[in-house]
Amino acid sequence: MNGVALITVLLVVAIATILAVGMLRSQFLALQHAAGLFDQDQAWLYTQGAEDFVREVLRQDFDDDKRNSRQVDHPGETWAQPFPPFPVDGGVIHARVSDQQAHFNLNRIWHDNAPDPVAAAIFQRLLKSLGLPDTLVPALTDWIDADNEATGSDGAEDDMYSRLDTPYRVANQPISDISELRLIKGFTPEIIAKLRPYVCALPATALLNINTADPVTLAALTTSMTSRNASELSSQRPSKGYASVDEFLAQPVFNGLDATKKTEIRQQIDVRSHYFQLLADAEIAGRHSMVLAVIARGDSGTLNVIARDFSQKFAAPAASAGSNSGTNNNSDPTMDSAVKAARDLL
Ligand SMILES: [Ca+2]
Ligand SMILES: [Ca+2]
Repeated sequence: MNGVALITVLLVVAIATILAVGMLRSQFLALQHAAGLFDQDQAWLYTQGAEDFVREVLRQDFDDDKRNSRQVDHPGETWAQPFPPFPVDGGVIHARVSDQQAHFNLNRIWHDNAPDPVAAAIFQRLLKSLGLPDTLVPALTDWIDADNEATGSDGAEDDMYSRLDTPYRVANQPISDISELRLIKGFTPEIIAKLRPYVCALPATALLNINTADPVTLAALTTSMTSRNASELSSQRPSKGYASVDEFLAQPVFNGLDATKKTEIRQQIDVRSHYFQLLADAEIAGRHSMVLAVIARGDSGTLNVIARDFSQKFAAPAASAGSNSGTNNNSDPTMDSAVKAARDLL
């Protein structure tokens, strides 16, 4: 009998131990889950902190410009520099700001209830230089313009979109995000990917900032400008940017243009910016929280976040990125990789 009692006791002890281990394990998993959520929340709050920091940098820039009576935004200013990784409790924050108005604003092609043929011509030249079809111009125009009459055979309005397998209506208003292009006739994912680095979707009042624009976009400003002219214009840009649009148009490359042509270009360009993009990544305990925010700066210096996108996914930097960054002290391979991943996703 003693033997049976002993075995029974051993069985009870064994079962109790298994139960205890099971309880400990589930408690451990719950703790891990809570810690993960905590880290994620913390990372998210840090990205909000980065947003506040950048708003302050842009406000400071506005005050400096005002004090110097030189309302200009150019790549030499503080906001445009890659911010060094910022260590925080348990992790690190990376942030980068770029000028949205460094790109052609697609909403310029139809605004104030009328087509803008000069902007449409710039877009057409941009498409041509990228090897893309100019049939995209009427398709985009019809998507934005208020009427429902297709522009020629390349345009498209409700009549065409309503016949699709999954029918939808034309927007007949400015596009609010580059991703909206996916809905428009002819804009394939490949075309959008090619176009994305050179265009933006901002309110039509946002003009191209010639102090931040890249040579490809600058070359589209006029038929008389070659890509070589545009590269020279870009590389010979004053270190503090052009102080005015007239100073820019006084460059030799525009000498052949008559007053009318110069006026047309003048209406499309600016030397300052009102819309900036922030990409912030907060890494806490190996977890990343990313935000892509558009910050609008008004004429009086007011700063508002007008768009936030939390769908960005962090991509680890390539192993060779660090070794290639030796020539640039400001280079941040982690952020370079994050920016690329964000661009690929948008
Ligand atoms: Ca400025
Ligand atoms: Ca329309």
